[in-house]
Amino acid sequence: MKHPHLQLSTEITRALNLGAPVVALESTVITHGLPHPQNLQLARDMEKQVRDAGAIPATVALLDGKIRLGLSDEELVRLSESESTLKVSHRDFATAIVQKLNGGTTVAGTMHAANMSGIKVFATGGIGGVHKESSFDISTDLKALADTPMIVVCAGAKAILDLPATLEYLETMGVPVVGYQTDEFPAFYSRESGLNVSARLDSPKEIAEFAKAHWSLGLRSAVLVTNPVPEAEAIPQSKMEPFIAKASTEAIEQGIHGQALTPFLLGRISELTKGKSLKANLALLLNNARLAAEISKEMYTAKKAWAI
Ligand code: PSU
Ligand code: MN
Repeated sequence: MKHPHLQLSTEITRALNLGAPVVALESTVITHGLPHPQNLQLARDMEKQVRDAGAIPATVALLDGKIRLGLSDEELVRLSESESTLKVSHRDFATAIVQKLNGGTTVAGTMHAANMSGIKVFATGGIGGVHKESSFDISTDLKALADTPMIVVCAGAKAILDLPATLEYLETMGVPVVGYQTDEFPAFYSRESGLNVSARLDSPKEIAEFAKAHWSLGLRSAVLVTNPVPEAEAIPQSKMEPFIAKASTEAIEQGIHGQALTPFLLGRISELTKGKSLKANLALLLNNARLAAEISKEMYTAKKAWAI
């Protein structure tokens, strides 16, 4: 069925019709999360990771007020270079549509568009959550995770957040937090946080089976898969803490809040760590794209077997 505001590329329409593995990718990381030109390189590399692992990437973004799934390379370039893009979460879709704007979709925004299109697996860097600077600043990502049935692969919640509060919220909302080959909730730049996941699973196949069991019970929440940043690029939590604290204090002093807070903190931390956190961010994004592709292939295989 066609939706007037949603536009899928031919490749993705065909893949979804065939039940082939498709992985949704977000675009706030391109428009607001990373500096140029690393953002463009990352967007291309994420798509390549998904393809190399045997699935089809569906980068989600708004272009000229249309919700698009699957962008051409020229469109990725346009998105990565554009300076006046909107950060699109649930409440911003209609703004972008009526004003015909370009925008990067957040985790919440991407989940919504992917779910409308029938995509079941999505890869991102780190989800949003409860901010330290204000306990009222709770990312729409958490609400989307509470009510969108989708496997979301991330490297934990961003370390700039109040992680215990974020995990409590997910528990309240009934969102399983799966550790991929780990018992510990990863903290984005770091592999450790001292906090537990609700289940540990060690293979893409187990994750696919887990999600099916969860949804078979009529539960509608996401399955959040947390995949620790690769060891080579990981930064120990104890090293990150002072940088995060400094960036957070600066945000409060400068009165930065709302949608601008996350991009400010990520940018400042990258400066304070002399680019080390940026390297970790890029590595974990690619790592998540690969795992999401592997999971989506298991979903595909299982679906085919079931159809026979
Ligand atoms: N992960 C990254 N970089 C990012 C984000 C996540 O590595 O830029 C984005 C995601 O799109 C996420 C958003 O949904 O930050 C959260 O923003 P907020 O805290 O304002 O909800
Ligand atoms: Mn927020």
